[in-house]
Amino acid sequence: MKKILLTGALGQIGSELTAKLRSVYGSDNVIATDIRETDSHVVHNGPFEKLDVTDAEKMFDIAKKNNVDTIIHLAALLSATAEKKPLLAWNLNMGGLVNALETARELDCQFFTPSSIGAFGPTTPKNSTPQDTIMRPTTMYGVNKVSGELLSDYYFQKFGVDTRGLRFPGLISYETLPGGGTTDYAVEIYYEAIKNNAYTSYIGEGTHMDMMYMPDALQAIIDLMEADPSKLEHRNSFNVSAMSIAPEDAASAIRVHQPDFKLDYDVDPVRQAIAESWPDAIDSSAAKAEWGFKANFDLAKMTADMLDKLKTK
Ligand code: AKB
Repeated sequence: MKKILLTGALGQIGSELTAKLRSVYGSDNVIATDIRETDSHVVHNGPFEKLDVTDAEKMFDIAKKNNVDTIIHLAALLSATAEKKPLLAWNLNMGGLVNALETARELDCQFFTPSSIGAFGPTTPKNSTPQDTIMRPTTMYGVNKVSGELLSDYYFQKFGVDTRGLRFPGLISYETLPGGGTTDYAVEIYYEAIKNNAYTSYIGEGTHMDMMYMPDALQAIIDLMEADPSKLEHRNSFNVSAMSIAPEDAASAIRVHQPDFKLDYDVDPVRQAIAESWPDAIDSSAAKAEWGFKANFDLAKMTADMLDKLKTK
C-alpha cells in the first residue's frame, strides 16, 4: 500500500485527488498539505498539515514523520497569475518543485508533478502536437513547466528518483474552481450556464485548446503512477487530452440541454495571447502506447455530467 504526501491539496486537482486517493489507498495513507487550511473534506477526512512548499525543512519533516513513499506535488501558480507575477511564479513553482524533488531523493519516494500544455509555445506544431517536439514557451508558466520536466528527468537519470508526469490540458470540474489559469473559462461557462443561462467569454471565438474532465485526469494520475516502469520510454511528461474545443463548442454542447443559452465575448488580451501561444490539439498516442491512457468523457458526456452535478450543487 502506498503512503502518499500531497502538496496543494486544497486546489482544483488536489481536492478531488485527495478524496480519490483516500478511497483507493485508505484515508490514513494520504497526507494532504496546503498553504491554507479551510473547512474542507481534505482537512477533515484524513491527515492534513499546513505547508508552504518553499519551506524545504518542513516539507522534509512532514514526509519523514509520516514515512511516505510517494510524493504528488501539485502546489503551483497557474498561467495567467504567473504572467502577472513572474518572479513569484519562478520562486514558488521552481522552489517548491526543487524542495519536493529533494525530499523524494532523500527519502527514496516515487514522484509525480503535473506539467501542462503551457510547456509548448508558438513555434510548436499546433495540431497533433507530438510528444517530442519544439518547446519554446513564451510565458513564465511555460518556462516553469519545461524546466520542471527537465529537472524531473534529471532526478530520474542522475539519482534514480522514479519521477513521472502528465502534460495536462485545461481541467474541467465541478467541485473546486480553478484559479488564475487560461483555460478557466471552460469551467466558468458551466457555472454561468446554471446561474444565468449566459456567459461572456474572455477567450475569443475559434480559439481551440485541449481539455479533459477531472475524473479522467485523476484516473490518468493513478494509472501512470501504477504503470510498469519498464514500459515507460518517456516520463516527464506525457501529452494527455480528451478533447480540443473553442468556447462556441462548449456553448453548443450546453444548448443541447439549455437551448436558449447565450454566449458572447469580451476578450482579455493577456489570456488570449497565452491561449494563442499554446497548441490547438495535442497527440496523446505515447501515453496510450506506454501505459494505456484512455479518456472516458468527450464534450457531450462531460457537459451532461457537469450540468447535472452543478444543478445539484
Ligand atoms: C492554465 O490554464 O494555466 C492551466 C493549464 C492548462 O496548465 N489550466
